Amino acid sequence: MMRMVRVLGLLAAGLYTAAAAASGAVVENPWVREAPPMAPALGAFMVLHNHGAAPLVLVGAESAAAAEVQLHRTVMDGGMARMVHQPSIEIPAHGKLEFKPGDYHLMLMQPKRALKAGEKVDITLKFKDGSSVPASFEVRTGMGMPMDDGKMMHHHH
Ligand SMILES: [Cu+2]
Repeated sequence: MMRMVRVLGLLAAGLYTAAAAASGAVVENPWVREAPPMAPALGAFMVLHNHGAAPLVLVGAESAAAAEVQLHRTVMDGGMARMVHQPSIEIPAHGKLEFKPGDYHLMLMQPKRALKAGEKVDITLKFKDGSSVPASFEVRTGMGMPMDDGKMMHHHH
């Protein structure tokens, strides 16, 4: 009888953790930049909101469309843009972080097929607490985008 109670308690705790984190993470405007068919990697972007009362820590991502999904940040290094792998990216409580060209982004490594503008790519975000959140990313050319996306292109002059 005691054992039964303990197992139920663990189950309840696990469910609570997953539900709490999933309700805190909200993905806005997810998109992947279209690249030539042989491109070794594709950038993926979004605004990640944390509606939770605790920091949200992104530790990785997965997609069936790529061999691996890495967390990157582009930094300026002596006038050259360089991508730096990030082991984790934290979004503060009740905060948000914009993943955009020239800054934080997801990188789809070794895409398994060419992705054309208009297609959708499913990427699952993985968080430090063990929860995960799936999102559908739209493939876009990154050119001729609406005004609110236009500012993202400044990094590529
Ligand atoms: Cu990158």
